[in-house]
Amino acid sequence: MPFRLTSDDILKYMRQPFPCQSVEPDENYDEADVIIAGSGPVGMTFARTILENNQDVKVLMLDIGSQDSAVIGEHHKNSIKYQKDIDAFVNVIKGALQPVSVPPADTYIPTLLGNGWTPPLGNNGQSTLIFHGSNPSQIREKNLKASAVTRTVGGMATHWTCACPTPHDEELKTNPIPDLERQTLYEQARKLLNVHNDQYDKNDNGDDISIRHNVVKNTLLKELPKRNVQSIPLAVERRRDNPNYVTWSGANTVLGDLARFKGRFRLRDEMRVTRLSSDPECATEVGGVCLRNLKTNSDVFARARAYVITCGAVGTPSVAAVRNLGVQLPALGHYLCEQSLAFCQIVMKQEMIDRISNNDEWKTRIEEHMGRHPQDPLPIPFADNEPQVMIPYTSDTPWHCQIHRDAFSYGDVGPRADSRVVVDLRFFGKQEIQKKNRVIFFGPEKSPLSWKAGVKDTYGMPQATFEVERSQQDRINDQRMMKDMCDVANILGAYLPGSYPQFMEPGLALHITGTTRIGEDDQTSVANPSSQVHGINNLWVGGNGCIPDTMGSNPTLTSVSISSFLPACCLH
Ligand code: KBG
Repeated sequence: MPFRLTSDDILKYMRQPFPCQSVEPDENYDEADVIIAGSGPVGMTFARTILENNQDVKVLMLDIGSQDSAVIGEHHKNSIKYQKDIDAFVNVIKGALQPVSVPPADTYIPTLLGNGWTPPLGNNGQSTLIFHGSNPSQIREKNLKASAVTRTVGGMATHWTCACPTPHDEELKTNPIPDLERQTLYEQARKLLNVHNDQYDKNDNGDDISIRHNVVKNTLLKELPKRNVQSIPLAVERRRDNPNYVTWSGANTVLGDLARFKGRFRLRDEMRVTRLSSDPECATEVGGVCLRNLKTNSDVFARARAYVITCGAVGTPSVAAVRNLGVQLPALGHYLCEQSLAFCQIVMKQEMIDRISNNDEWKTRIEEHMGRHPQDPLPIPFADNEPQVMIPYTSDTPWHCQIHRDAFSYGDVGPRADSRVVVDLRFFGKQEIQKKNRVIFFGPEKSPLSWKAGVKDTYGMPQATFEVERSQQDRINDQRMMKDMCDVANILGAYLPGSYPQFMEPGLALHITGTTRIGEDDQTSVANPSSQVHGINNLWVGGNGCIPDTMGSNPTLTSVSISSFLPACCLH
């Protein structure tokens, strides 16, 4: 039953002063049964599950970002340009990521003499300018400075690394979904994301695909026989029309063929979900959402029967914080965990290059390459794919290790070395679960400010402020993890100058969990095991924030599995 709203209806829903310029009914928004905010893989999991299980239902998906590819939410690395030159993709990611919380910088310039304007002396002699988008409430030491969001249709899945390891049992201790069910959900999530763990190993004829991948993997298998060295399970599939290239999974992969929904799925981009409003007849139901069309800067009010917020581990609690509903959510934004990230790059040892030269299986390919490029000093064809190897989390080594080549927002090799001999090591450490680690949205601590008074982010949503600290136990684990990374690095080669072992800035793993965690208890979790927000009958949340555990492994597979635990029909 589609809803049609009159202006009077809308006023009824607006119980409190509302920061909308005008709230008009708009027929583009009032015919959906389910409104989903966020178009990443988790939003798409909800969309697909709902559409496949409810034949007459219509879904309206909204994203704050623009649709930047012809195919909804496609991975940008599928362009041949980046398959030929992975380093160039660094710039795409840099351009996509927008930092979450940036403390104001000290802008006093001691050498600015003459008559230029200078900031007035502030408290304690501190002079800072509040730039648009900076956060005066952010305490530097508690920040996740590198934490960032990607505002585009498809979200971070437009540039993610696609790593989908299955977490160790220790990484699932708090997950409330029963064991057996969980295994089925993981299986389903692997299908939705099109996960494979053999796309860099052997082709259908049994021949090695990537020389570099195989030499790195075999070296580690030999040197670390007890570490269960293996290929990273990746959301990727090798292209049949050109096996030099692959297709990385994006949000489109999860949604699948759009045509089969026959117009029941619609997407509107550059739409901000500003606020959830309660149903005037029932304070524990969302009665509608206020949206801002960012293109026209106008506000519309939209209603549906069910609402799903999948705007990332910071965006989802931010939307859920701006609500006029009759429930408290004491766990919202709390129990935040982010991974530590140790990183280095090495140049492969001479003996590994010799092993490549002397390998019988690769001989023909190498000879062909040398025939075409006699001056190339390396026996590695230019089209040879990067290594994609991992060492999984164990109780003794509670971290996740990726030994691969992955230009992210950092880690491009540039002219420093031949990219073919460089291998990246990224080790991800978990963080002790503590309630006090949190992201908050309204102004300075003690008195959460109202929507009007609070600082806003550049998109006009409440500014996120992090209060996150690593415990002593975290530090001890991080130290052990760093040593382990250096040991593994030393098996493979020499450090690439400029990429010596280092911890990356907090937040750079982009794997925040816990902020909308699922669980049975409404005091320590935000949503029930089916991701339905406690106390609100028609609101669901999704994304890494729903993960109640601390993990070293990449979280996307787990988030997708959790969001598929939606009851077949969430609309009754
Ligand atoms: O290597 C990737 C990793 O797989 C991931 O999931 C994270 O978000 O980013 C890393 C690069 O910094």
